[in-house]
Amino acid sequence: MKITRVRSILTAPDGITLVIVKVETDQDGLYGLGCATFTQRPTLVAKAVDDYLDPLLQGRDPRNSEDLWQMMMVNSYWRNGPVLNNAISGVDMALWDIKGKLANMPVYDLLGGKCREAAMVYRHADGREPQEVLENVIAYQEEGYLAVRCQMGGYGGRVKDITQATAVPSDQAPQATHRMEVMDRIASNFPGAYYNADVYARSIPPLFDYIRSKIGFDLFLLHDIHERLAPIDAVRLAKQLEPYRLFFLEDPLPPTQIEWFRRIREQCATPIAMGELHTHPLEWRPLVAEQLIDFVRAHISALGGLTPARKMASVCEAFGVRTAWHGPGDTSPVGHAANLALDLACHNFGVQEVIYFSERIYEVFPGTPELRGGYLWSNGKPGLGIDIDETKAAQYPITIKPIEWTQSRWPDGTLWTP
Ligand code: GCO
Ligand code: MG
Repeated sequence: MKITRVRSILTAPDGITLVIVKVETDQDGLYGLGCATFTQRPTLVAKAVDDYLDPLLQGRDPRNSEDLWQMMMVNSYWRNGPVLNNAISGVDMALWDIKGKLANMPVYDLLGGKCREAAMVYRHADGREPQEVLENVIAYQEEGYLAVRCQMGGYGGRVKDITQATAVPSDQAPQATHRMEVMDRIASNFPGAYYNADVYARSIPPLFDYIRSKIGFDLFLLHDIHERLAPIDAVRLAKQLEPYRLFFLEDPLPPTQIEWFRRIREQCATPIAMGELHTHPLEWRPLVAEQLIDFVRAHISALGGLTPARKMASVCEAFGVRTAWHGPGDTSPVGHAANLALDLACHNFGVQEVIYFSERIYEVFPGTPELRGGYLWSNGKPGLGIDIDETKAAQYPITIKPIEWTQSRWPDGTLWTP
């Protein structure tokens, strides 16, 4: 049995660029699909797949997924970055898909079988002010969801235009005018997505106080800081949120600030989740081994696929850390199917992030997992249980333009992790 071709497919059914890898074999009709979605640099991933992994893998036995993963990981010599890891993930997940099809078993059965019937999920509630956030939380609760992430104005502190970044009270008009002139000068030299980190940080405890006062504590609530605060302010916010019993507080710090995770853990019991940005084992090993976090949030394709993710989940189980795989709109439905395989087979599953799957998504990706009653359900089909309609995928071409939201800046123009 041999691999005959490895190729990338780029598509954007809902306007978010998705990267899929298809591994074809010399067995009639046998192929696999994997997710390689790095939505900020999709064409680089596609090039890595088509120019380097295709010629490397042609003629190899697709059943040897472990050996092929090890070989792909070191074949470029320099390794562990988001572009190459995503390319490797696309192949790796496709090999697990093929393995399941050969065994006539869903991937979760290859990994030890089900620990649960379906995966508890969380959805994203947002709003411009606490009342609107609450309405969206209650709407999800009434749909049967058990867990909801609460944000206010996305990742917070956003300003309609730069002059608001300083949050000048309206009664200080003269100073406001002065500040607007200053701010305009700052922004003209340093354009970007300005936000006021302090305004954001001060707005979140009242938000959760309000929501909890209205709905109590039966619903799991989550929040994502998205690495947008100075470290000490992340410590302060984690402590302030302790009374509101979050299911977890996500990305309080960037991956480089491991020592500050120790400070948070020393000072409060708010459960911490981290990892969507992780691409290197050295980023998550200390967080797990020292139990500095409670949930890993890996974007599985950024790790390099199902092969490293299942190993991460096993290490986490030994340290009492649970999984909460990354699952936003820039995870493809194939990636969501891979998340779900682990969600069902890993004992230390925590919660699964998902977004709404549109009709277009179900058309382009037949077999996309089903969202029902607050859970994500597998269709139980062999492999990852999902396919791609390439004709329909081609109807949603990708577009490339400079990304604005990651040019995130504090009011004084300082660029900050987005
Ligand atoms: C999340 C993530 C996303 C990321 C996005 C980056 O928790 O779902 O933080 O919102 O910002 O995936 O492309
Ligand atoms: Mg996040």
